[in-house]
Amino acid sequence: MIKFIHTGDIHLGLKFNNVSFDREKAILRRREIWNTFERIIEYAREKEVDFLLIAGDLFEEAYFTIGDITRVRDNFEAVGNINIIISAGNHDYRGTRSLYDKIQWPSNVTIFGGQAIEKKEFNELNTIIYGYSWATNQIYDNDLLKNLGQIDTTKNNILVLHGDISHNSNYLPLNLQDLKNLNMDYIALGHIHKPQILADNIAYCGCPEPLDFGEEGERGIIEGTIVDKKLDIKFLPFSKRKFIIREVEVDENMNYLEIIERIKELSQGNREKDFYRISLKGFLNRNIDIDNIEKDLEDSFYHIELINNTIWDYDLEVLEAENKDNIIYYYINAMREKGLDDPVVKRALYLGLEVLLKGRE
Ligand SMILES: [Mn+2]
Repeated sequence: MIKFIHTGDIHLGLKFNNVSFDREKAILRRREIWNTFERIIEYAREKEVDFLLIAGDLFEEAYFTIGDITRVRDNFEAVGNINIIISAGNHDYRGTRSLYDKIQWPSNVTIFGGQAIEKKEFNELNTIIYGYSWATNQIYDNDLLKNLGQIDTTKNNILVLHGDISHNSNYLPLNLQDLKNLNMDYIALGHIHKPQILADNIAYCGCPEPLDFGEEGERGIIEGTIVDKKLDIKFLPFSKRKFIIREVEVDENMNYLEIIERIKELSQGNREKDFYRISLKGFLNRNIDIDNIEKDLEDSFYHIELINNTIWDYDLEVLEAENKDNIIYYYINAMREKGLDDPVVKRALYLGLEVLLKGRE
């Protein structure tokens, strides 16, 4: 029996420059990625796994230093009885000046090369691990899989690879059927940040910590065993925080406090920990200041941002009285005749009024 953990796309060192949260949270998020990386190693140690498979994008080459890569090395060295297997990806590609080649690695760490798929045998574990590191940050086409040769089916065979299951990609295009045909016991993929089990024996682990609002949903690692050539894998949520995007509907009869309460009622996630982006829709009472609502909610959420997609509610009688002889009056009346009980008509009226009133200014 062998036990392994499959991770990848950790993106250690990422600076979070293009995110909607502030500088302070960006700096903290960078540290959280490190903490989660170290939690994964700690978890691997507790579980006494044989292999920690890292399917690329372990770090961000652009922001990484010798000090950072040394910290990675020291973490791996501290778990000397776990075999650490690395196939570098596009963000940590193993080019001629790669940080991977700037330091001495302990004997439990294997970093694959970038010419062809390489293999490493672990005889005492009856296992062969195949892998490949990117040597450049884009790969348009490849015949990596074709040159793999026969595999020894008396052993456990695992392939660790960073690539894109897609016909047309600049990021090492892969074909799912080609991967299936390899007859590997497990294929540990990296690159796609959303965890996905693609076949009985093929999976993207996804990133253990989501990086922005484009990465909603559970994030974690994959734990697996192979017993008598029989694979068992399961996804384990592992992220400290989640990104959550929700729509909240309001109406013109809701007051300030009711809107705040409705947003707080969101059952999804954990307000103390997660990043929330709430888009408000529906009609909004004209007297309500959304910016104030956002500020008031900041005490109740770790991070909240409001997107205001509401339409201002108008006092039609007042508008009519003020615009007796111009288009606004006739427009309101024409729409009244269509029936304001119909939400589509009402929405059209209010959107039209917004344009007309803006034109008047
Ligand atoms: Mn990635």
